[in-house]
Amino acid sequence: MKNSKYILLAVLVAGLTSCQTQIENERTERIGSELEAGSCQSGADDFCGGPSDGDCWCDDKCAGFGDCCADIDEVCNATAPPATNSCVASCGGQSASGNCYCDDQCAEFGDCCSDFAAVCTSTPPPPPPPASDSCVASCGGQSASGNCYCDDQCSGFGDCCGDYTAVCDSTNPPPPPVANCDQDARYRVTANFTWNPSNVPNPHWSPLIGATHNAGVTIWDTGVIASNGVKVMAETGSPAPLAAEIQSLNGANQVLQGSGPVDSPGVTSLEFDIQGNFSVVTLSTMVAPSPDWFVGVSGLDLCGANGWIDSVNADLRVLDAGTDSGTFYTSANAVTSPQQPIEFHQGFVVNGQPFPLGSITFQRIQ
Ligand SMILES: [Ca+2]
Repeated sequence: MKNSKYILLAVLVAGLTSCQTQIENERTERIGSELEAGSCQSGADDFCGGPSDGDCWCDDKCAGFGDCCADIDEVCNATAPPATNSCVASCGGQSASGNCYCDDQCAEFGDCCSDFAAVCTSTPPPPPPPASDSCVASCGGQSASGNCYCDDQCSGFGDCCGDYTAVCDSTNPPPPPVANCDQDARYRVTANFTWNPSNVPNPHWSPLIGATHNAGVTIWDTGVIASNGVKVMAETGSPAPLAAEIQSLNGANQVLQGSGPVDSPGVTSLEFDIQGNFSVVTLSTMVAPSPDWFVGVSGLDLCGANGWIDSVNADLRVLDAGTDSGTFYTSANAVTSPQQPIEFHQGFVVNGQPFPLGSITFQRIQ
């Protein structure tokens, strides 16, 4: 049959317009006949694309004609499988594609083929390390774990990672806790009167009068015209009008009033509670007898930079209320007109230094 095929081919080439058509016609007639002998392989060569060395064919039409050699698929149609990124048959080395690895180090290098664990290892690779609750490499944002923060707001929200300060804030340590006076305090105020005149009858002091208040309130001060309550306190020692004035002030918290009169020399004390939003104290007492002289403290803030002040002491210098112009303790009333601002009394100066009539101490007791 092989020879006849070639003979027929030669005849057809000589006598027909389309030898190919005649060959196909003959092959068509053989459809269904037994597959002819032959091989597409001949040593190192093959017959792929044409007739074999026997009766069968090795071209791409043999399937249609039914005359393919038995080994056509093996010899001619064997296409190389696509190289895959797989560890199948590649454990311990590189994948067939060369794109990934299947060895012990691939996990470390991060270039394992996707099926490395399934194909090459009997146990799954260890899970990745848990994301850390650390600010390392996360300053200014969220931790890798997402559980805590490393930005400058985390302190306020209370969700900083534990190492936030060490990692992110080392050059800008958080400020120390701000001292405050949120908790109420209690003070004892003690006036120690040292005034001991030899030429004044019955030297004494009127009851302490004043208030706790906020910094926006001025009950009296140097350079300021005395209120009627201050005038009455300074001229007569009566605390009542000033107490009434204080009670009408929005920024005042509580009236502080001591007992009295208090002999001089002598000591008087008073205890009071104080709140952070009314941390300022004003107290006064009349020098008696006197025209309009008094002593005291004005606008003393007991809440300091480090919280409530433990203890503070002030001299009791004599002030002139600017309402009575008498010049001696026992001078008769002489209204000052126009009223003058409150000022330190220039007569109570010795050798150029103020001459206080005592001192006053605020001691925190709670
Ligand atoms: Ca005066």
